[in-house]
Amino acid sequence: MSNPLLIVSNRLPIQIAKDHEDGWQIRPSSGGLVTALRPILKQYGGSWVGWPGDCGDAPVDELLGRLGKDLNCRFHGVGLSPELVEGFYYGFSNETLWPLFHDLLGHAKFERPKWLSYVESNRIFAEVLRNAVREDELVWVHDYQLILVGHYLRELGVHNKLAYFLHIPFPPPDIFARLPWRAEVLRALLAYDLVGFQVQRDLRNFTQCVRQFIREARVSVQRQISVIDLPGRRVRAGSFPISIDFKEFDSAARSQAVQDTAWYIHENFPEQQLALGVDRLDYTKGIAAKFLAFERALEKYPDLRGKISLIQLVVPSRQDIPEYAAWKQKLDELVGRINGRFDYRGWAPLHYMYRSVPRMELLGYYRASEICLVTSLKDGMNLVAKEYCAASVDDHGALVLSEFAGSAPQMREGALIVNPLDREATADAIHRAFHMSREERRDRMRRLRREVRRNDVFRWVRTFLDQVRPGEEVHTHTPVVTPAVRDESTAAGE
Ligand code: ADQ
Repeated sequence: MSNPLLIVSNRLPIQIAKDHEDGWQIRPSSGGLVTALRPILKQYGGSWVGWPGDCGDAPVDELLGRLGKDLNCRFHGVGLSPELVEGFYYGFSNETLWPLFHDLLGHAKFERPKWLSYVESNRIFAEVLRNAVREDELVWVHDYQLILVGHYLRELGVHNKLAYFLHIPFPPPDIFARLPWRAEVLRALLAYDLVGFQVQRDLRNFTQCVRQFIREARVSVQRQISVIDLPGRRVRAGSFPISIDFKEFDSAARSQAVQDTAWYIHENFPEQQLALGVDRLDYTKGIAAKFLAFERALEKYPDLRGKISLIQLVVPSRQDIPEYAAWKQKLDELVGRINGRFDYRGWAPLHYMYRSVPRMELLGYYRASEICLVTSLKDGMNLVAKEYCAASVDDHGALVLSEFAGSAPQMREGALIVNPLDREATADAIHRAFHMSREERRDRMRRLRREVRRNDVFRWVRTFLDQVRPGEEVHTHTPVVTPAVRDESTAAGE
């Protein structure tokens, strides 16, 4: 792959802040995507388009230009009004697509004005892209907030190769069918040349939806990739499990600073094993299910009492959505109840921290913990499971992993796989992890680390980009979104 890349994500991977002495400062944020793409951008050059966030009166363009020079990347900010961000991001993206795609229909809202904000925002992204894109660039759009961008790019006459990657799961047809705008969303995905999903589960759901809802599509499932033929054009779809920079986690975890941090953390829990949870505050992560399973383990296995503590780190997330605030309160109450029930002789079983933890401290927690509990109700991948293994340089950690996390198929040989809704079985897995012999822990963790080392984030980028073969088919625009949507999008823009 030698074409420059144009990356499109909802948020630009940057942080802008005012420094009292030096004025406005910009720096790249530390997400997995930017880590994975930085070497490629450095080598081949490219651009990144996204919303810069609410930057107050910062000179955004000037700051973006400054950072772009350092990273060999042109940054383009997409301007969105607060009302659009409300409807598009907090609304349709996070209150409709997010729960629906995680099969959690009970959380999903279907409100037409929010759909229209989504349509409008995706159209604005496409307009910025049309002006930013260079002829030879491969456009790579990321995630559920921007599904329609490819369609609008085609409508605006952009003929570049278009690729898309969905970071969250894709639901089965009977769930997807509930979306009133299902045809528009599905057809928009078919505007790309390559559509990437995390795992086979999502790819299979997508191809089944295409078969069911797009009459003129012919789907052939091949070994690595599925091919969807539409009148006059071809779309490829595949699964590409995302990962982490294993080497970076591994070597940072070996540093003296992390070793010391891990030691201090464990010192506070003498003669105990530490079980660790690390999640964004989100109902999909199964944090409550984890607490209840832990409670059941303490109830069922008295030998655990006083001998194990669960440390749960929760990074604040989407705090402006009322449902998330309600979840936080529910978790607070649950922690209080469980600790009240088992608290004796100064031992409290649950330690719950609601804050973002700096990287070195996070690594300290990973390294200090004998058990990691990942209990997502559904998850695109779950990078915490991989980070824990990469940081477990002492090979003494045991991973309890939800079968509904995208990481489960890759990690099932080394992890204890559970259905987090099966409280009894998850409690048994916690007990089993607690009593796992040194040898079994070591064998399992070595297998897990080998897997994450081999399939790291750089391999993810390479495998994905290898599938966008240069010069294979030239895209001519076929209208892929029904006229009804075009009418709606026009109305939203008025
Ligand atoms: P997320 O839903 O954000 O990502 P995940 O993959 O678990 O889920 O990543 C969370 C990240 O946040 C991890 O890197 C973790 O270290 C960090 N984190 C969590 N709690 C933290 C805390 N208290 N302090 C500091 N850092 C914390 C979406 C999908 C996932 C998919 C990723 C990548 O929902 O399924 O794996 O994208 O594609």
